[in-house]
Order: sequence, then structure tokens, then C-alpha cells
Amino acid sequence: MAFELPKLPYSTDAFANLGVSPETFEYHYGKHHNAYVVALNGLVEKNPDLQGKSLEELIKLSYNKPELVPVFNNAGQILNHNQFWESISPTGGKIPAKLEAKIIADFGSVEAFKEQFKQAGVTQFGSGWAWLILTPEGKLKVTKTANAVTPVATGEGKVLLVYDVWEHAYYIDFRNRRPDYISNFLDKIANYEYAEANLLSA
Ligand code: MN3
Repeated sequence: MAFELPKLPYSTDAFANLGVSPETFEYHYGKHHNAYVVALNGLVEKNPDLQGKSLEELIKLSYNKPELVPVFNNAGQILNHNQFWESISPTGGKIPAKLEAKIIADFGSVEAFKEQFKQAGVTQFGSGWAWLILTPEGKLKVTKTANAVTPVATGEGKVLLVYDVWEHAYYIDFRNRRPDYISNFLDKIANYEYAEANLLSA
């Protein structure tokens, strides 16, 4: 059973005034994300040991295995993008009450949380991802990863919210202004409802 590019939960022009142009969706979703799906399906087809496994299983079994780097990179990038598209919403930017209370308990304030989450992406050298996770100890934590690495691989915690800091995520709309792209995400489009749902289902 082949992996598929998931349907987006909104139209590609829904963020036209919110910092994510239809052209960005055309490239980021239609070309980059799709290419990872096509590549992983090709790799799985050629290797019976990989067949019948979920993305999470493929990520865990290929992590830090030199002979499975392409499997890890493509499986990781599919899952990371699946989570990223869920992490934005045209009606985003508002933090619901239960998540807000947890943020204040674990970071001190919403402002402190946003500053930490922003700095994670600003300081990620090169390509990667910034994450809000729930640690096995039950605390919210901000973390960052390089390239295709995900907390699913490292076991650092459950993913609540993520944004992409690969240049392909922001170069069409923000050029080299990564900090502005991140502020736009945090203040206008971050799907904090999705993060809260992930928190409550943990
Ligand atoms: Mn991307």
C-alpha cells in the first residue's frame, strides 16, 4: 500500500493575506512534499523489509542507520510535512484556554513561550524544524531538529505543533527574512487548536 500526499484541510488560497501564497503551496506541498512521497514509495517497493510499515515505524527503524538514510529522510519529511500542514490554519493564532494554562505553567508566560519557539527556528543553522512537544515527563518543551529529524525518531516527546524552517517554506513569501516568517506563523496562522488537541489526547 503506497503512501499518499494527504489532502490539505483548507484551500491553497486561504492564506493569501496571511503570508503563505498559493505559489508557496504549489511548490512546498505540490512539489517538495509530493517528491518525498514518490521517493519513499520507490524505496519501499524495492525493499521487502520495509513493506507494510507505518511512517512512524519506518522513521524509527531507519534513524541513524547509514544504509537507510534515504528512507529516513523521505519518511521523516513526509510525516513532518503532514504535521506542518495541520499546524497552520487560516483562522489560527489564537491560543485556546487549556493550552494557554499549560504554556503559562511550563514557560511562565505566552510571551516567553513564543520567544523560545521563535528562537528555536531563528537559530536552527540551515534546514530543519522547530517543535513544541510534550516530554515523557508531561512538560511542554520547545526543541529544534536538522533536516528530516523528528521527535518521533529521537523519542524526545510527542509532537504538538511544528513549523518548517527549510528555505523552501518561506523564500517565495519572505525571501531571506526567516524571523518575519516565524513571527507570522506564531501570531497569525499557528493552529493552536491542533496543538491543544494533541496535548489533550496525550
Ligand atoms: Mn518543507
